[in-house]
Amino acid sequence: MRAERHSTLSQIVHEVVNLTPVFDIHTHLFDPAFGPLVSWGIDELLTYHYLIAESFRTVSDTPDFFWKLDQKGQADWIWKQLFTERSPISEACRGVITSLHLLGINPRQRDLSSIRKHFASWTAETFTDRVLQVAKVRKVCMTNLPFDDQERPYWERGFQRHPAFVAALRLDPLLLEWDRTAPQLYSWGYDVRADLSGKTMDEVRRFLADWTLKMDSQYCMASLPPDWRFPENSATNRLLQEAVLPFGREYNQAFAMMIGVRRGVNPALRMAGDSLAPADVPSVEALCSAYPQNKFLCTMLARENQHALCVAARKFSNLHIFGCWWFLNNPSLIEESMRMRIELLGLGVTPQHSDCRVMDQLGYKWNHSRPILAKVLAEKYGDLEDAGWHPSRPEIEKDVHALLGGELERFIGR
Ligand code: HDL
Ligand code: ZN
Repeated sequence: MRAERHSTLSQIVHEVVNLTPVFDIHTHLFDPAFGPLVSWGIDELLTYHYLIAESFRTVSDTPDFFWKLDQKGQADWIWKQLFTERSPISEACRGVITSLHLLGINPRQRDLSSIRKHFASWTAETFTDRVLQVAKVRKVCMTNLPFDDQERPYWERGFQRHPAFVAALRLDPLLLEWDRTAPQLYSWGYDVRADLSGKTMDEVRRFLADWTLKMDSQYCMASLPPDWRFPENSATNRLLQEAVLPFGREYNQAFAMMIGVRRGVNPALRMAGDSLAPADVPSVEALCSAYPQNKFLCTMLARENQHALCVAARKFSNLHIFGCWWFLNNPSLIEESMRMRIELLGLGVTPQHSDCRVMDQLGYKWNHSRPILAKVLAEKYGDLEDAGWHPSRPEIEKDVHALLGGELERFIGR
């Protein structure tokens, strides 16, 4: 009887998780209006920096020749090293296979040139809509950088926006590279000083307001190093406390912190050369405590930080944690963190985001995460059922919508 009840419940949970459209709250994807900035297709997929790192491990010395190849040549080499000479069993490799399969391209053909031909039938626009449909993603949050010379002109010219793409204002250059960024802001007409004196903080707030309105930004964000501490006397924290957070209270903009990256531990890998280190959860707690009127999102890169970050979110209702970020986005760690977060935070968490850089990945990142969420939820609803609480399908649908981006929309008030 109990086993039968559970299997029916599990079937409902898997169906609901598979069918519920997702708000993907952090990606590096672009609205198709950004034209050449949109990354899609098999060569982009194969030269994703996760696969560059993995392909470099198949040879004993750093293959400097790789960087002299054009992208097609790089993709050919990666395909040979990771897909032809050995089974593509890592999560990032499996992702390529799933992406192709979801697009109706048979990876078994193993012939890269015939796979390339499949992509010729799409444009960035038609491909984007196809992938959104396959991945069942209703909204994609981009990572938008006014400081990027390629991206900025699109915002300054203005463009017809794709209904599924929303923006997030990325602040790393402002918060982490003030010496370089101050002159750029000054050249754009913001009266800022390298030593943060004068009208600097007011002018930074004006810059943030101008770009938030221009982008209709959902939240603002920064990736912080593992040694970031609060409180601590630093340009980063002064800009945060005297500009970003007052701006956030005035414009209802949450501040998202992605903490734990150690940049360039192996420069020979270029973008693939970053690593991680445990970060300081008490600093996040101190920030949330000092600024109860601000809303904070947070994800950390080290597995060691995940439990304490959950507890921090239990202590501060202005803290919403999210995602299995980057090196945590692997089935074994996704399941571990999903189970822990639902046990500690119920539905007040966004357990996953994709962090996609290549449009094709949207299918695989969600195709790989949904079954794990369904497995954990089926177990948790089964436990509830055993305790005498019988969740209805509409209740399960409401809960799953919350976990797949709905709760974040409530939290940020957008
Ligand atoms: O800083 C970030 O937003 C990270 O997600 C980096 O972009 C990282 O390179 C990445 O792509 N992770 O998945
Ligand atoms: Zn990212």
